Amino acid sequence: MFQKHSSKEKKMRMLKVVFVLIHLLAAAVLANPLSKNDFPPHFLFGASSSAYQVEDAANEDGRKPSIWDTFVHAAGNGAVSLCIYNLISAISKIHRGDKDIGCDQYHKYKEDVKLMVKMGLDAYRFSISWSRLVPDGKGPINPKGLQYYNNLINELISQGIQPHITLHHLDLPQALEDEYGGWLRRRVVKDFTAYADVCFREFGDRVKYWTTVNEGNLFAFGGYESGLLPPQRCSPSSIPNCSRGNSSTEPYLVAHHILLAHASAARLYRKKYQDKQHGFIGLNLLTFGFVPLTKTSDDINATQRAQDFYTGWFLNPLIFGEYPGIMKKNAGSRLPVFTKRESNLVKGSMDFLGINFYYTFLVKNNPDSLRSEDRSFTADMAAELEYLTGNGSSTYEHPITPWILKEILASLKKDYGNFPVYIHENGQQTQRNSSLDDRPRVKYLCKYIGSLLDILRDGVNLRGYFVWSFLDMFEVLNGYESSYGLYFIDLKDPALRRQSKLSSVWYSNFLNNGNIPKVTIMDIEKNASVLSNTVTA
Ligand code: IFM
Repeated sequence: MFQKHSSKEKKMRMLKVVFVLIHLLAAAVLANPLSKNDFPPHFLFGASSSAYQVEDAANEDGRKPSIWDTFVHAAGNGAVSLCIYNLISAISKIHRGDKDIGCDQYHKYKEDVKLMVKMGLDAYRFSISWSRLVPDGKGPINPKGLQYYNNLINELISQGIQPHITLHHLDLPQALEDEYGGWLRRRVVKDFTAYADVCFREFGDRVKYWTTVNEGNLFAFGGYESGLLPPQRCSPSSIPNCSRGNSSTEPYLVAHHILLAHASAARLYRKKYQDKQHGFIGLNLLTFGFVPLTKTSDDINATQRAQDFYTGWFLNPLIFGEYPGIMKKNAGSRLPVFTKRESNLVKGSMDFLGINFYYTFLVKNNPDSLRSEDRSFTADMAAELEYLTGNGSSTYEHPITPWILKEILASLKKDYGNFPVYIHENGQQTQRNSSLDDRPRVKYLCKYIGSLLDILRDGVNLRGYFVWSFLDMFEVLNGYESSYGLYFIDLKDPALRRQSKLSSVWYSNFLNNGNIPKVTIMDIEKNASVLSNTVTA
């Protein structure tokens, strides 16, 4: 009896040891201890927003509408359209509210800067609303708009947070759209440069990082080929929700004007301000993971074409002074041509590149599209894109593919040289609701931020990372249905209080590594309740 009991005990002890060993192993494999201390001291961590999405006060203190206001209001309250015919529709269900509310940063900027300080952000990326600062797009400056941005910048600087400013984030003043068709006309280059001049002159003594245009490539595509972004233009013949536009020519024309406007503003900055202000000027692009659907050379070539069409479209001119050969061949005379002078102006006009990364697509060769009449930008690309969905619990969640981000940065370095890059946007989308337990976002951030160390080890000239987004805000593709925020805002709460989500606690722990123990995915999964206790409403 005694003997039997003892061998049972031994067995149990053995089992316990194995159990503990397996858990230790799992912890070693899964644990991703991460803190800001692991990064070079000058590497910046921040969070992002954009004017229309975060400011509110759309009709206050002299601000006039932008094309984004018009776009949102035209959709009607809660309009929903399911679109199936292009890149954006492949990834999104469009839901646009028509309320200009969300965060009210216009009035709450001090409160927000306090939160940024508490969180430990090095930098805050936001955009200036052109039509708040210069309501008609050109001409007189709005003193109240000027005051607001001065206040915000001063508040950030006084708290040790670097302002990183974008000049155009989908929001051309409606006045310029009405007067001459906005980005479709070359006149926009002059007006954009004059607006940039105001910003450099008024804020440049304190602002060191200027991005001319956010997601220039997506704006040209989404606003003028698919019509799913402001100013909602596309060929009525091919796309049902468009009453005006031309998807064959307009995306190319708009991209051309964006490049010229960027280059003209950069030239002005370099000539007139850079020596005194010691800042930097760059452009931002939405980057995509493109993966061939099969290993056939057809799909592999189509993948390269997709890269040339979406990224090379801007980077080739910026680095080499001309559009990619395949774009010239497939778009022919619909692709504008740079004069020698323009080519020299655009080439080398970027001190840094800002990239945003969320989406990966499987790419399939589609040569038939080249035979279609009335060829659009997508038809010229001759490739079909299938969105790689996430396997998270909500349909909104993006797949977590940090190795794709690593590949994108490696190929930018290989194809265009090792210029400074900032990741201006990256973050996880979830359904917008009151749950503060956003573990999918924590996991996403932990994985992507962890992968940055690898990217830096590869010698990529990466200078910083900004989470999209600081607050839950009005989302361009899904309105109030989904969000990316580190803080939840209940739209029914008249005070629009910022409520810490788990992700804000995680990011804050990561950033304040000196004071708070390192946090791992394991910790998050095991101790969500512990972290939740620190979440304050
Ligand atoms: O909300 C947008 C932002 O305005 C531009 N980049 C993508 C974000 C998420 O969709």
